[in-house]
Amino acid sequence: MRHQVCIIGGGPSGLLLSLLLRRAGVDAVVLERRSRDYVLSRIRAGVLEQGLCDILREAGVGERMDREGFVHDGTIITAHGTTVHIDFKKLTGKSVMIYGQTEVTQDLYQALDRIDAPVFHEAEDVAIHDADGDAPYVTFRHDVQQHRIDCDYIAGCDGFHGVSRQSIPQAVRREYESVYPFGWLGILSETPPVADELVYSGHERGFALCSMRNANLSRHYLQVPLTDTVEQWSDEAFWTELKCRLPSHLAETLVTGPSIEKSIAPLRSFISEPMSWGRLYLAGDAAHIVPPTGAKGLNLAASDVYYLSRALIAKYAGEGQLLADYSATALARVWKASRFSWSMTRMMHQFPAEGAFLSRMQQAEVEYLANSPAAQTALAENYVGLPY
Ligand code: FAS
Ligand code: PHB
Repeated sequence: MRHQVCIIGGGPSGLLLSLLLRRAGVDAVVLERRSRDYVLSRIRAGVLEQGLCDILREAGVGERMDREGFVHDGTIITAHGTTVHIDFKKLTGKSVMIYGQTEVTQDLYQALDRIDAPVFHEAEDVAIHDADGDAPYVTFRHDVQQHRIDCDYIAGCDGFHGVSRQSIPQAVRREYESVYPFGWLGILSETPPVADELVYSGHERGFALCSMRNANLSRHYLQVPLTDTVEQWSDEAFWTELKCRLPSHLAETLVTGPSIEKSIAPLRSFISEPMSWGRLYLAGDAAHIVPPTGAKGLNLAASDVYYLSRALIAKYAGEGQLLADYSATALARVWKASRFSWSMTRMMHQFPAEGAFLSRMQQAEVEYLANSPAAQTALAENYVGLPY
């Protein structure tokens, strides 16, 4: 088989890249290790920056998002007895969209189906060959048959545990990582949100986040030790702890109910440079991971794909500079969003090993935020998404 671009990974990055390329007449194929049902069963991000919404609309997949999504003009941050509403709209003129990553992925799959775009599910043993040469190719096993795809370019959209980043020689890669000493225990429940907007709560017992998917589907998170397991957390224990970590007026109105999904995700900040090697280009979690405190993971995948799709389309039109600059262009935005995610995580979580000084610094930061329009504007412009 031959395709112009072989995309490894059928999550948001790979699917969006395939759609943008094929809409521009570039022949792309997607190789996904898992079944479509498995990919769609994962509960992940919930906040879309305006930039991602615009890309989805331009690609013709924004209709259900605009119909079912919730536009949020702000968020609530509360910690150490101080509560502040960050008014995105007033401070930046922008909003964010609350619409689950699962729905985005579903919309992307359906858009690719409509244009008969090739997606191989349960593609096993995907391997990248000659990415640093002029004739790269990818091999994989599918339906007990071995396949080979010859291509011009390979897009590594296969997430943190994929093969793409590992296909760049160790000597070429520069990796930067900070692993946080805690995880997020997340539940999905068919209960109404605790407030009209998201609530980020820093508490001495640990961080809590109250998010949502729709008027009767809430997504809540608790900071938990890395040693915790989902089995240790009954629904009742979760709700009791969440109430402890929320301001009393929210704890009193919180509607509880059975969880329909429960999982623990570890938190890390990770960036691998460069995001390209030869004819291999990385996008999304394959190249970087951010703690979800800043709601940036999915949105950084989107800006990578925006840059990479434009660069590949330009290359096929005879203009190669965008592709040559892709890694530097994407990393410039990745580092700034990573900084924001790291700073929000540092401000809102308990770091017991760092003692009382950090706790007082956190308190001072939230009090400064509550009293400074400049600090609120800085947080707002990062949260709604820095320019592409
Ligand atoms: P993904 O990991 O989504 O997709 C990669 C795809 O590649 C997967 O479908 C995988 O099966 C496939 N793959 C892997 N190896 C392969 C191989 N060898 N061959 C073929 N295919 C292969 N972000 C937020 O903004 N907010 C959140 O609350 C949030 N919560 C998260 C919770 C968890 C548990 C995780 C893991 C991530 C979370 N994220 C969150 C970040 C998440 O949304 C990612 O940023 C987003 O999924 C990135 O999309 P992709 O780059 O497509 O990577
Ligand atoms: C979510 O709704 O899953 C969500 C929202 C905001 C975050 C992280 C996760 O910062």
